[in-house]
Amino acid sequence: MTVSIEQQGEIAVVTVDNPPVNALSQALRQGLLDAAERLDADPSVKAVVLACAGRTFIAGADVGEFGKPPQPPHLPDLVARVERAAKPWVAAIHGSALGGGFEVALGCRFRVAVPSANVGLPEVRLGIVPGAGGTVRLPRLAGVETAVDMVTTGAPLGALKAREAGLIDAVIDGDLIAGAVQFSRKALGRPLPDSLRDRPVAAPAEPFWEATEKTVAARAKREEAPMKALACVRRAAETDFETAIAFERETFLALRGSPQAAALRHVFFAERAATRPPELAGVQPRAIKSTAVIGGGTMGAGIAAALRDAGLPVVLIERDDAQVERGLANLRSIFDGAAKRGRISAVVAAERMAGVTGTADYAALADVDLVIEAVFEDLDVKRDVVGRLSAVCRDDAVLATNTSYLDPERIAEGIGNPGRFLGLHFFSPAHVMKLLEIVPTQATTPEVLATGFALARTLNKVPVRAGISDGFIGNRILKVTRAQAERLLLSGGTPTAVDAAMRAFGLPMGPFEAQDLGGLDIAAFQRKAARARGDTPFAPIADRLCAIERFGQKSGGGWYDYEPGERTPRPSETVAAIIAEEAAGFPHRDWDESSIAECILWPMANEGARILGDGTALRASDIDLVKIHGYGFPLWRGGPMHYAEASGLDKVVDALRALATAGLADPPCELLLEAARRGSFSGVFR
Ligand code: 3H9
Repeated sequence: MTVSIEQQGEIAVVTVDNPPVNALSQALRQGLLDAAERLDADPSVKAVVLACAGRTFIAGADVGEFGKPPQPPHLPDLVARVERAAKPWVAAIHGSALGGGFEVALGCRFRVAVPSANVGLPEVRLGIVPGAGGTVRLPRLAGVETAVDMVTTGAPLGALKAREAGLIDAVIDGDLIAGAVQFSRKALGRPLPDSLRDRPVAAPAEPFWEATEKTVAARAKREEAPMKALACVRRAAETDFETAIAFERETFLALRGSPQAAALRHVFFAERAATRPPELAGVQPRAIKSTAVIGGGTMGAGIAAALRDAGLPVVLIERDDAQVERGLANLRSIFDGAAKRGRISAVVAAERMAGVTGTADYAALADVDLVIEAVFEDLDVKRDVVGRLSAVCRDDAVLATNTSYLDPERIAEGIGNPGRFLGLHFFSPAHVMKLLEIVPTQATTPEVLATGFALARTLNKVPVRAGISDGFIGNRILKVTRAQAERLLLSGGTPTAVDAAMRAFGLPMGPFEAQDLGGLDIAAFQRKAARARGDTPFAPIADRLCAIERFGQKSGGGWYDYEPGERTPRPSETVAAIIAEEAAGFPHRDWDESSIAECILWPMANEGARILGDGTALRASDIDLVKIHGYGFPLWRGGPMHYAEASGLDKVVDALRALATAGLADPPCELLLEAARRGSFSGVFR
């Protein structure tokens, strides 16, 4: 049953039970509406407690219903019905009261919560605004500033802060329902406060709106919803209740069908699906209470910082005392930097450092639960380290490699108990980037794979299962992106135009700027290794730049020139001359921003389809997560696979065929053709 009612004297307790998160499905909306009618008609009931079964209060509208036509009863009507109930309703909140769930709570006359609860209006994260009065009632409860902050960022507030801000009336320690019933009884003995619709709201003057609009626009960048949410709060402050409600609803309905909302919803479900590879159903992970990182360079220090941020103790191993000191210094500078930017206090920074033991002695690893090696990207070096780990670590310790391109099977060859080994591919800076590619070998046991996923959750990272192939998922697509960027140069594009087009698309940086920042040498090293294996990576211009040691910003020039000490890219005559030489004989065309973007994006989707085809990724949505959380693909575009699908796979296929005919891309692969026939990637894999 979705809604049940139990009476405790004159107080009715309405319990919602709609697992997993009590989302406001049509059935639940109807159930609550019926309950409101019934309780109003029951003279024995004087007040109503609204509570939820399971792990949380109502977590919001049912996001799964957003792609379909809205079904009555509509949420705004339910909230209004609760608000004008003849008896006061008290929302009893545990877990999260989010979105529509918090809007229902705002329709209640009172809100009480356990200390661990949180409340918020996260709709902007789904590309929409609250659609059931949140932007209109919240400023009446907590003032315009708090409302603006909450609806434009989507960030929830914990119960104690919410109490301070006036969002909830009492924090209940101990049994929530008993506390809420007691609160209701007391409330009945006092004059009732006005419902929120009848409360005034103080409208700030013009300068507040001007300043706030600037701040929100700067933070939102290209996302539409935050500015629209701000407009809703402004309307709530400056017009009457009903006008503001109508404006909010209209804004909500318009955004609900927008491409950005569809993309953000896709990401929402993708992130949840990615955490559960089908083969791990019911598999319990091993407990990880202690960790070690081998290598204290940029990557190793970043991984160690991520582990410390999650409260795990870390042993940091380097090859000698001097390197140990260097590794610890790298780590210290991460925490000091976080303290300087105000993200953590100096005390916390010191605590994070205190949980790190630096040593060159592998004997310190005898009892750790998890070791991640992040040493130089060379097969022999990594094999040597992993061999040593397998000799000193406990038999049940999980051993992981953070390789980007090497084959984890080969790294693990010959180690004892290979079932405990897997790839955990972090992205730099590892304490910041949300992506973790999890790469099992043939031997990795389900329990160890599950431990990788559990670790991702502990580290607040987005895990994606990746199969073994050159560059796994992310770097394999990156190679295609870079090759396409060079093809554009050979056919009349310039680094400046290509970078500008990709920034206009929404990437934080274009492919050439990004290479200059990260350095061209690492990719050159990979290409060399690939050629040694008999592959033929395509990078004619990058190869020439590396041959004259133009490795990017660090060498004073790469795809661009840089003034000493500056990071502003300036077009380079040297590079232009090399491009002209390499491009001789290639037909030139006129590129604009949209054709440049398509020349890069459609081959990414094509490679994504191949990645699905050979089983390197489980789902198209996993590929989207990799590009979003590891490579800065704009969240609101939903990732390359979603973007291709939303643009029409037929159109993508036609464009790829045309590019292929001109020698500018590979033709569409079989899986892409199959997806185009179905109109979707879902269900299309090997
Ligand atoms: C809204 O309310 C609009 C209104 O203003 C206006 C309407 C008119 N719908 O995250 P988890 C599923 S917009 C449907 O792993 P946790 C989720 O897919 C909404 N399904 O759990 C997963 O399913 P599965 C505003 C939902 O404990 C399962 O629940 N609300 C919804 O780590 C478990 O999810 C939000 O944006 C939903 N709303 O975290 C809140 N929410 O097992 C979104 C979850 O099949 N939700 N599912 O994969 C959350 O932030 C987290 O789920 C929550 C629990 C913190 C509640």
